[in-house]
Amino acid sequence: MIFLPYSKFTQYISRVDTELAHLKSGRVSFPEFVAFQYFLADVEAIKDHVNQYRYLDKKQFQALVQDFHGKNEHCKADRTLRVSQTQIDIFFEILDLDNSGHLEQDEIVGVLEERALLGQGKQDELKQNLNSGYNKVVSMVNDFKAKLGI
Ligand SMILES: [Ca+2]
Repeated sequence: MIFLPYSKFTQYISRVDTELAHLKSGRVSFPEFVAFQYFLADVEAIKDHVNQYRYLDKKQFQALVQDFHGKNEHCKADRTLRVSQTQIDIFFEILDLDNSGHLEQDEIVGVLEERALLGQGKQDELKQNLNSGYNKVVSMVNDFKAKLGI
């Protein structure tokens, strides 16, 4: 979640407890994690789709993932590199801030563009956001621990 925009960070965090409560047993293997990073790096394919249809529903998202598996050189070379349904569900439900069942442009395009900056210019600004985001998470965890008395 660290790449998500800081301005909406608390909204995303609170969705983990509400929208994702039913997925708490979900696990993500390392190859699945790696595959998802490759998938997100393919920003243009996702942006093109959202710009064309104005939104992305879960079926379209799954189709994009399948398409990606067939095209990406890493996924073609190693069949364990696959984005799982659990990852799709989590990504979708965290970002669908208005619970419409669709990821509209404002819910996904900005997020992907911000993530793409990680590998480009604005690194200082982004590092600052990541650090403050990280500090906020640490502080939330500490508050939570204090509540539990651990
Ligand atoms: Ca939505």
